[in-house]
Amino acid sequence: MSKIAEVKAKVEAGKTKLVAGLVQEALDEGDKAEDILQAMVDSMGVVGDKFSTGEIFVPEMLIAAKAMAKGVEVLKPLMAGDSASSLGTCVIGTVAGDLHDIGKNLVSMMIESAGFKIVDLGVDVPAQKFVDAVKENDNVTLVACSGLLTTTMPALKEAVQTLKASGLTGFKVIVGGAPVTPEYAVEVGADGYAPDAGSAAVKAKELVTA
Ligand code: B1M
Repeated sequence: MSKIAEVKAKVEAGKTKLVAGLVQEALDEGDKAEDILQAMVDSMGVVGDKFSTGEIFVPEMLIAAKAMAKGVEVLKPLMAGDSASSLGTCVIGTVAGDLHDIGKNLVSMMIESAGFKIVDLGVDVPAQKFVDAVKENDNVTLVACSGLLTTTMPALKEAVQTLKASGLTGFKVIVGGAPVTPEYAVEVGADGYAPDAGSAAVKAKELVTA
């Protein structure tokens, strides 16, 4: 089994103590950070499918997520650039009622590498907390809202609309997450949408430099 295949298998199996070491071994053997990351993202797809079919339950899903987070920690220094934060501050969070943070963390990492300073509000972030963060931090040019559940899409809408109704200016709002579509982003009044972490960084830069 290739090292990347081993990483994928151990993330799926939730082997939190093994994943970081295996990721490092894969890197040492010459595998690219992007390929290792993609393998772990694919693992989460498998985990989600197993959850959908009742083969595994929430605890197994959680432990697999923790295993992936350990692997991402190893990759982070290699993925994040060393840009001088010249594009301003990006406030990022997963919307109210939603505890999923792996995708949000990857988006945060890529947006940071595009040149933003990051203020990460974490998960389960109420709409007003996004607004407060714009007020409390210097030079906020972007707010990034992530949502992973169809049931929290209304919270995504509330976050965007509360930000837009706040009277605050000088920042753009980008939304994303598995159930979010470009059409939904337009419908809720977001300035931008991205389907994945890489394109979120590209879109973020485009939004604030336009
Ligand atoms: Co949950 N979960 N989960 N879960 N979980 C999903 C999302 C689900 C699809 C699984 C399934 O049924 N197949 C399903 C949602 C169904 C739906 O709404 N349509 C689901 C469910 C139902 C639930 C619970 C309700 C289960 C329950 O309790 N009965 C519950 C809800 C808890 C809550 O949030 N209130 C729940 C709980 C959990 C855990 C806590 C156990 C755990 C999360 C742990 C954590 O994040 N720290 C978990 C996990 C791990 C998953 C799956 C398996 C993996 C999610 C993930 O990290 N994917 C997921 C199944 C799946 O995704 N196939 C599932 C990898 C990650 C890199 O991808 O997050 O999509 P993703 O991020 C991508 C893009 O979406 C995009 O870029 C990222 C990177 O490319 N993106 C953005 C994300 N945010 C963006 C923001 C942007 C732009 C792009 O701009 C701002």
